[in-house]
Amino acid sequence: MGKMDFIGKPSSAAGGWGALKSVGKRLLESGAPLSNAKALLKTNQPDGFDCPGCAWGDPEHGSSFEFCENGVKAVSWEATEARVSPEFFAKHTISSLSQWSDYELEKQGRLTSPLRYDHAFDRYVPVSWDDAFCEIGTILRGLDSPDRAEFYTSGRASNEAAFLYQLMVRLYGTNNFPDCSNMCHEASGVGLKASIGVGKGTVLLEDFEKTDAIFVIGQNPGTNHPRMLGDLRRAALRGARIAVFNPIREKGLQRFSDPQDKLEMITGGNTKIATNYYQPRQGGDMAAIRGISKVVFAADAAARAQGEPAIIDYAFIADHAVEFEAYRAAVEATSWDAILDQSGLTREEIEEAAAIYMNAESVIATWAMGVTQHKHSVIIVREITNLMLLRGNVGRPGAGLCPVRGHSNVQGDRTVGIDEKAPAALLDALEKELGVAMPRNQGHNTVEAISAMLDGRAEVFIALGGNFLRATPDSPRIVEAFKKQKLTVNIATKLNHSHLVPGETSFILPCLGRTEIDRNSKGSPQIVTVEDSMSMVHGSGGINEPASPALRSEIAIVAGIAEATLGNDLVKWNELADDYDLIRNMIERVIPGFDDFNTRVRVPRGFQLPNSAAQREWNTPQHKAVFFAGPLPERTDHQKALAQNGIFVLQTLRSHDQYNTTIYGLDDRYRGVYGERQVLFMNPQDMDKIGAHAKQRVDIVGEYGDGIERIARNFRLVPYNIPQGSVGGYYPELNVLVPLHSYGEGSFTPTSKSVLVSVRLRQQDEAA
Ligand SMILES: Nc1nc2c(c(=O)[nH]1)N[C@H]1C(S)=C(S)[C@@H](COP(=O)(O)OP(=O)(O)OC[C@H]3O[C@@H](n4cnc5c(=O)[nH]c(N)nc54)[C@H](O)[C@@H]3O)O[C@H]1N2
Ligand SMILES: Nc1nc2c(c(=O)[nH]1)N[C@H]1C(S)=C(S)[C@@H](COP(=O)(O)OP(=O)(O)OC[C@H]3O[C@@H](n4cnc5c(=O)[nH]c(N)nc54)[C@H](O)[C@@H]3O)O[C@H]1N2
Ligand SMILES: [Mo]
Repeated sequence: MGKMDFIGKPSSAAGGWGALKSVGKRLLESGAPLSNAKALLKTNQPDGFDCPGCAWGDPEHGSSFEFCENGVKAVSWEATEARVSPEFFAKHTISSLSQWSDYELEKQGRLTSPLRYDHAFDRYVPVSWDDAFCEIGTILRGLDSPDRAEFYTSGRASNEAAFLYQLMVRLYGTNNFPDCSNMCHEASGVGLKASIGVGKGTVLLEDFEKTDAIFVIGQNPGTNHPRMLGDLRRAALRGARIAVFNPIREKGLQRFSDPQDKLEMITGGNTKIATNYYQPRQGGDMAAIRGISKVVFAADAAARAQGEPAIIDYAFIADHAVEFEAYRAAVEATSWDAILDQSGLTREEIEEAAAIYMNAESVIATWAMGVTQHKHSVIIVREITNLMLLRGNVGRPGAGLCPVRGHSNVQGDRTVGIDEKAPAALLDALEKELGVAMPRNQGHNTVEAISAMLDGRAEVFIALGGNFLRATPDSPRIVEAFKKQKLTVNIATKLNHSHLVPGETSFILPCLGRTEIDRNSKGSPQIVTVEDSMSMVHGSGGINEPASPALRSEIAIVAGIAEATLGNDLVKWNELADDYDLIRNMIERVIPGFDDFNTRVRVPRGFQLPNSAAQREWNTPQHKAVFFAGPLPERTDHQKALAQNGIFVLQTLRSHDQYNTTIYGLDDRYRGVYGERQVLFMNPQDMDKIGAHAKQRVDIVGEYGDGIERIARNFRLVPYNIPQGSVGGYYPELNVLVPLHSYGEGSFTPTSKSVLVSVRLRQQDEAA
């Protein structure tokens, strides 16, 4: 997160913003207002805004702005002076705009007024807020079941907006809450809940100052959580070991420059980040971790046989865990052959990693999408937890589990009720608060929402932010799903492809961004709140003037739709939208952990939500932490690929110049790619094998044999340090290759890091 509050910290802040000048010429081209950004510095506001860049935590003392190149990009992209006005839409039909790239669309700037799609002219035309709300309400009320509407949330929505949204949706009568988290850290939530009784991480930022070893698994913080590198660097300087597991050698994890050299945080730096870098096969992390456990069990037995102290923390396990003996048996039953083949690591590497684990008094494990976007991701998360439990590395200082979240408030949105699985405690509390029954049946996640939209069970799609069409798998099928809708509504800051496939009736409702001042009817600025990866909740208040006077806050827009759909009898929507303190009071009454919400959120660092596992209270049926004692997956997709000639396992990842489907520019400088995104990283030996030369252009073809043709055309091969049998390229361009039916067991997360493909060489003169 990184709250940007510049008051009283001119020097550190000035360093950061001074460096903004050089952040990149493409940002300048795109109309990011440097004058505006600098004005942020001078603005004397009591509250700063929370960086929309990522969900990493804030430093302990105050909330100074830690320089982060990609945070600056996120802020500038939102604070651009470019505008997409009604005149823009008068000039361009939707059919022509749909040919534009993601980059070109967002680059046009901020949306300025509510719009309604006009079929006769194939254009969006201005509409009044009241007319939009009224028509949306009429269509929603006219559906024969509330379960025929899907309500998507992207993780930038504040706690207040998300809480009000779920309140509206549940009072309307459904739990259909597909959300970005379903495509992201769902496996972390599901796995951790089963193992330790809470679906969130257990560490605080302070723990990084105390830990002896950090295992960074399936994550590229140099690009996606740059402020985490600061914490890793400080730990490395203290002598903590940092063991990285990543099939690709990511530059940002290898070295980190002195923060005085703020512009080039990474290249040319002199602090080594990873003390040990392991390159497992795609999806091979569970095998790698099980191998480490196998070494730990053996070392523990050997030590005890010699009368030395045990290596496993038996006291912790006796007090706090169940299924330990079953886990020991499962580890014994897993052969070294299976471990080495699936992980792709050598026995020596695994023994070395195990030594790091055993020699460390306290260990933190962090992870992101390299762990969560496979078929067996839930059990990878559980295996990481198993290893940490072996030496009591959960719930004490300097130790713990740390899924590093994506969107800046994706964790908070779930906390305040964006959850298709509708926990009974939440529904009970809502019923008590409002005195009416809540829908009890489970709603749709992202994958289920898409099926429902495709087969006609869902007729309305409403999105609180995000870019559903581009973020989801099988992009062409999503286009069909959108076209079938009676109504689509996109609450958004910028134009994207999800807006350009209208249904029968479609609206774009433009909202304020985080950076902008949100005034109520009396003209007083209001703050919202967000929760970071460390479960810290803090306030966020914008400091820029709104991009257009017609913009409304997400909260006001939700309130408008709610009032038009449900009326004001039960909830006074507009009163809540006019005073967010009232929404926070309701959150305090309904959701545990928010006591004195309005007071505590106004102290500098906010407050931490209680985390039972961090206190060693286990909210599982057995009231203990639960070892997972199942076997490794029989075969990972990478193993399948290696067994078949010409088949590769593809991972789709992020470049340094993008924020999910938002493309800031065409470079990926840590990976040495400039001016293009249609690239495919491949091991040079694999290139030889398929007879490809450097700069070879290829088509990438989906290999699922399900009768659906999936092709990504005209990509350039880039020889890369990546395991054989594995290839990598950028999301969202490659989403055409991710099949809707390939998702994680128990998580329903599309397998964006394991996609089976083949590569077809193109002739030099073949047209694009
Ligand atoms: N600037 C910027 N910041 C962002 C985002 C952004 O797009 N841009 N997105 C935000 C969001 S929503 C999220 S979820 C996070 C994403 O943050 P990350 O998870 O870091 O994002 P990805 O680019 O998907 O990178 C996945 C990493 O996992 C590795 N990997 C892939 N498969 C495997 C595997 O099987 N095993 C292991 N061990 N590693 C593997 C890849 O090589 C890559 O380094 O970042 C957030 N922050
Ligand atoms: N193949 C593949 N697919 C993936 C992934 C992958 O690694 N590979 N990653 C997955 C992950 S981790 C995630 S989180 C999803 C992301 O999926 P989403 O969250 O749906 O996508 P974003 O690209 O973050 O959404 C960008 C849009 O959000 C809108 N927006 C920006 N700021 C605001 C705001 O403050 N309020 C509102 N209302 N709207 C705003 C803008 O209109 C912008 O165009 O994608 C998933 N899809
Ligand atoms: Mo994400």
